[in-house]
Amino acid sequence: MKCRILALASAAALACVLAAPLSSALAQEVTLRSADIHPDGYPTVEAVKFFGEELSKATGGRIAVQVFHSAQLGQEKETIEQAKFGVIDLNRVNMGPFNNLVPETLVPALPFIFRDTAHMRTVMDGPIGEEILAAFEGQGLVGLAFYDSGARSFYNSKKPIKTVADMAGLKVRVIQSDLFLDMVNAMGANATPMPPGEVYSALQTGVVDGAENNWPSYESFRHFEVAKYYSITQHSLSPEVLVMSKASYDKLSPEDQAAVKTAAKASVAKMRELWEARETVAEEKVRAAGIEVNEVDKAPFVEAMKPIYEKYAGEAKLAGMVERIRATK
Ligand code: BDP
Repeated sequence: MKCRILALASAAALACVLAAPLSSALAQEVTLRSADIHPDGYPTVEAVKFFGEELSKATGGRIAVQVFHSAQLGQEKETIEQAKFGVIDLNRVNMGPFNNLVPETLVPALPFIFRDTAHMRTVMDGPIGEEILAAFEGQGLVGLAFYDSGARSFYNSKKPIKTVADMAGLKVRVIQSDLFLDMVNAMGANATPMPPGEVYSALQTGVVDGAENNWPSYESFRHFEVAKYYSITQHSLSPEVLVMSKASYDKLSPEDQAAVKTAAKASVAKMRELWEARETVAEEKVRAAGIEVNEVDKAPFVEAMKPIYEKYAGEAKLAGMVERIRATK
């Protein structure tokens, strides 16, 4: 609508004055909805908020992000589906729940694949990380960034796990991923896949004896209250990923798509800062609450994972990625 004839006090001109600022504002402003199972204040939630602020700055306030934390939009399997079909725009999830959907996500979730956090970051920041991000496209998603998730270790309500033999007969909750299921079974335990939201009561009622996670999740899910033996196996450094629905991404202009990618990369550094601070605080908090922590000789656990590598990284493409990761300094 052209608004040049305002002097004519016609109804059309008045409508023009009233409607123009409103309609242009509505046409341009987009709020992207993002899902996370973690509570407000958790590093992943705060990193995605930071991503939203950066994106908003870059687009002059035209694009904002709203984070629905605490599983308000459902557990991870459900929100992944919602993102695939454009019901929600963004989702922050661990590699684990993507393992059965996107084969490339198996690689960074493999047990003992990374030597340490620095190695994981170098790999995920480099060409292998880019290949994994690109692989989400086949599932109607755009991979935007990887976030730290520390090291996952086992904890349970029965006893310290010091050797692989101590795993025998333990009922252990795992992420809904065949890789995690087979990994825990190969260690001699009985794995039970379950969404994270059900784990506290499963531990409390003895449906499972234990689970595995990093310090911040062990603390914020309050699993330390019902499973006090935390054994530092550090068997997985499986990172988090931020994905966008391809349906939502395709609605943006190329400039806005670039702004999304840049803001996502910027949030990685923020996440690392938040993560390191939170890891320390969470560990101190659970130790002060009286949990029992023990170190573990990892070599026999690494050895027990050979069949897992054969099964999940035997195929040429993934085997090649594993080799390149090992060769990364
Ligand atoms: C947490 C991850 C979350 C996973 C959860 C789990 O941040 O995405 O779903 O572990 O164990 O560390 O299910």
